Formats: sequence, structure tokens, C-alpha cells
Amino acid sequence: MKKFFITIFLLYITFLNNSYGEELIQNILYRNKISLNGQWEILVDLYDIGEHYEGGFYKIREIGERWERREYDFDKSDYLLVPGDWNTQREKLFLYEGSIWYHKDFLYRKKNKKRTFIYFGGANYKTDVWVNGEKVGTHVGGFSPFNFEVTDLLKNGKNDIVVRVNNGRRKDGVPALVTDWFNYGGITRDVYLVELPETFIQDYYLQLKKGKRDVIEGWVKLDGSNCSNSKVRIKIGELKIDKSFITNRNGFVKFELKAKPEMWSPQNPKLYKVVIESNDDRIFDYIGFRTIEVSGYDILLNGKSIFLRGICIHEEAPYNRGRAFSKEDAKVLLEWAKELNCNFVRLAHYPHNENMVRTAEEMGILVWEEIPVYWDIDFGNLNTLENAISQLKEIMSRDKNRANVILWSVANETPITKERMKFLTELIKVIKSNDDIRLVTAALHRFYNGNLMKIEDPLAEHLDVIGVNEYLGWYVGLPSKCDSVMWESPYNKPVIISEFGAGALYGYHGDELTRWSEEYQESVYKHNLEMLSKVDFIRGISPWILKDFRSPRRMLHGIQDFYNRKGIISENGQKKKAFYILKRFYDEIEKEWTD
Ligand code: GCB
Repeated sequence: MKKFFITIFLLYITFLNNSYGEELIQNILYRNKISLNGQWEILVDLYDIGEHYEGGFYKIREIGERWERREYDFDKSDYLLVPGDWNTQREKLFLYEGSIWYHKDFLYRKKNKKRTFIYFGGANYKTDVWVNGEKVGTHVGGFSPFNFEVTDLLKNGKNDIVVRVNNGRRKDGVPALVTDWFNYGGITRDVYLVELPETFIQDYYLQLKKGKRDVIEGWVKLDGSNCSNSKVRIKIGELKIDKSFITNRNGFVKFELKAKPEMWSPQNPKLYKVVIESNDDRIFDYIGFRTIEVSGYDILLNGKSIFLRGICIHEEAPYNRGRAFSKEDAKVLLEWAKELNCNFVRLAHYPHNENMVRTAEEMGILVWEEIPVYWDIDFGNLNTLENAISQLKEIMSRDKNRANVILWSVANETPITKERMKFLTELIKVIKSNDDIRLVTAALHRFYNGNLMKIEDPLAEHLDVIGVNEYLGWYVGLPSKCDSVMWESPYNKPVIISEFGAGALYGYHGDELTRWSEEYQESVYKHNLEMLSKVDFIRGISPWILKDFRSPRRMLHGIQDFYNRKGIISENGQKKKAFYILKRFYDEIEKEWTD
């Protein structure tokens, strides 16, 4: 009976998805758009009164008579840069959690037969948008993109947009109240006005058909009044593909293309230019083709067993600059991963910006993507489930054409309860019904019993690849503990050690038993890697973590100072000793396993 209600509820939210944006416009990077990045005026609204105060902060009024009483004025206020978190832009906002109102004027010229959308790459956590005083929509979730149509709200000449972003933590949120990362607030990713023809290519998908190397499966979805029975043309010049199809009455067409593409791989991150044309629209993208499967303990990339030489990464800019968002940030972080000889990164613990995923794809780096279902969220709450599903769908929609994305992770270190099982298996259903060419995983808690690490979690039955966060030598025993631990897995599935690590302050030295020293961290890496290299079901490792990152939970004065110190690189880009241990290990692994 309960199952029935959950199904009805999920159907209901599919049709009435009003807090989570409209259908996503695919491939924003290559669209015709106007950037709204730059300076935005702000009001810091600690008590969150602005929606109803003096008629609403979203109604921008010119100053009238000099005796008029007005208790707020964007024109006289401070500003923030977008994209960017507010915490690192103003000292007084460093620990601010609550609402900030953003305002920007822009000039616009309305165009005939064009539709205009406002697109946000991401804003943390709840976002309300008004254009010229009219409410456009609300979005919940801090790390995924959303867009709203604003065609009818825009006028010729000056327009204004007001956005309220609230980063208050919530018990029923995703994530919930406590995380081990910093709750950066604000419009943290790009904002664009996207101009599209009346009937445009709203979404598309092109990847190899499951189990095939010579069939590209795809679909295109048009949006607009002329979307039905309309021609859609697909061109992939390098593969000599030039085919046309006709959409159905909903503007949708599914197709298969015979082709023998070169496989995308870390060694050969080959991307093909794909052009999609409809009667009124044209878009291109760079798409790679590969297969990913599991067989017993193996992860097979293009049919060959692969070992994932990975590292975890938070979306924090290198050199201590707050949230990362740009291509330049992505390049620095991923170059460090390359220097380690990684072929894989775990983008923890929420969807990272699109630049990160695309840059990794260009550089030949495989990716684990994750939603912020983290620790103990409100698993029994259907609204929380709705929220998690929406965040999952948004990121799957954005990245479904990326060849390097091989793993969707539904959770990190969640408690083994009935509610959690129901919640996570619903998420897995969403993945399985939308994507049959990627693998499902989750980072499970450590399973430590005396000298035995036995993987035991009912969720493992539902995963293609099991992620395990172990912390031998840090939360469990001293580094040498690893030498006597045995591993056991009752599942005939590949395992990735999704986390292990140790805190160390760059430049702080001691012997290998001195906590927080680089030597202790180095020792944790040495003992763990030695242990893990002997476990036959392990097919990948992503230690915690590439770079020290801000976390309010980490208060040890003089050492942590609100940084989680498990980075093998400091927040200022200095490499710790463990960096070289991991690099040496990956160099050895690469000799045994080719990509
Ligand atoms: C974990 C969490 C990660 C933390 C890390 C730590 O298991 O998944 O978010 O930051 O441990 O440093 O304790």
C-alpha cells in the first residue's frame, strides 16, 4: 500500500514539478546567450522579510518625491560578483546563512520570433526569481542548473531582475543540517539570458546503444508551436553521418545511427563534433562514445578491465578562493589530478559545475558524479525524496551526453535503516529508468570488526559498483593497523575505495606517529595502499582528498582553523608528502593496467 502511495506521489511530482525549474535547456555553453554575470546589487535580509516588506523587494521603483519614505534601496547598496559565493567576497558575510536579495538592470531588445529564457548554472540553496516585478519561479537545490522562460515578461529597453537566494540549512533539505563542507551561499555559477527560436532544440541525447560499439542511439526533443512532424537532421562529419528524422506530435524523435566511432578513453579522449538542426534551430556539441560495464569484480571500459586511479575533489577553487566555477579553476584542479597520474575523479559530494565535467572529459578523466544525499538526511520524508529526485534528474539531464561520466552515486555514508533503503532504491530506479549506459554506486560506511573489513550493507545488492569509505589509520587505529586487516566482500561486484585519508597541516613535520604531521599522513597512505593493493575485488581508489577545504566542523586551532586538512595539497596549492606516495602508487598501477 505504502509503495502505491510513493508511486502516485512520484508521478504527481513528475507532472507538477513547480519548485524545480522548467525542463532544462541542453548544452547551454554553445547556445546564443547574453551573460548576466558581473556586479549585482544586494540586500542582506537576515530576517527574510523582503518578500512582503514595502510591497516586496522585487518591485523596483524609481525614487519619487523627496518626502517618500523608503527603507531599502538597491541603488545605494553594496554589490557582489556573480558567479561567486558571498562568503568569500565580504568579510562580514563569511559565516552568513540566510537570504540575500540580488538585483541587476539590463538593456534588452525584444526580437521577433524569439523566445528568451533565464538560466542559472547553480545557486545555493533556494532561489526565487522575479523579472520586472513578476515572479518567474523557485528552485530548490544548491548544485544543479535550472531555467525559466521569460519571453513575455521582457520589454524593450531597461529590464530588471531580482533574485533571492537563501542558504539556510534545513532538517528536511538535501543535504540536511550538518555536512563536512562549507555552506557557501549565493549565485555560485553563471547566469545567462538564452535566446532561442520559437521552436527550438530543447534537449537531445547521443551515446552508444547499450552493449553495442557500432550503433549510436539518440533522441531529440523540440519545444515550441511547430515541434510536431518537424524535420531534425543529425550530422557527424567525421563519421560520415548525415541523417534526417521526423518528430512525433510531441516534438520528440528517437533514432539509431550505424557508425564505428573511435572509442573515448583516458588514453584517447576523442570527441566528435555533432551538429543537430531543426527547421529553425541549429546546435553543435562535442560528444565521445564509449562503453562501460561490470563483470564480476571487473569494471570494463570499452570491453577492457580498468583500474580507476582516482582522487576525491570538492568544488572549491584552488588557492583559497571559495567556490570553484570557472574553466580555469577546473583546469588547475584537474591538472593536479593528472600530475598524480589519475584517470578518474570522484566529484564529491554534490554535482559540480559543468566546466569541471567537460574539462575532465577533454582531458581524458573519468568521473563519478554524486548528489548531496549525505549522512543522516530525513529519509522518511517524501518532500526530501522529491527534492533528491529533482537534483538527480537535473544533473543527469545536464550530463547525459558526457562520455567520461561513468558512475552516478546516490549517497554518501548513510545509516542502514529501512527508510534509507526505500529512499535510495527510489533514486536508483530513477537512474535505471533514465540511463542504461552508466553504473550506479554509493559510498558506503566503513565496516570494521576487529581485524576484518567485511562489506555488509543491503544497499550493495542494488549497486553496480560498491563504494567504501574506510579510514584505517585515521578514525580506526594507527596506520600500521592496515597491515593486519583482512577484507571480505560477499558481493560478486567491483569495489572502489571511495575514501581513505588523514589530516595533515602542510609544513608541519614530526615522525610518522605525530598526528597532523605530513609524515603521519604519508604513513597512512603507505600502509593503506599496501593493504589495498592485495584485495582482489578492488577496482579503484579515490582517497580523500585532493585539496584542503573549508569546513565549519573542523575547529582545531592552529591546525585546522575551519579547514578539513585531509588534502594532499594545501588550500594554497602546496603539495604534501602523501601526494608523492599516491603518485608513485598510481605510476606502478598504470604499468599493470592499461586504460
Ligand atoms: C567522510 C565523509 C567526508 C568527510 C571525511 C572526513 O567519510 O564522506 O565528507 O569530509 O569523511 O574528513 O572525515
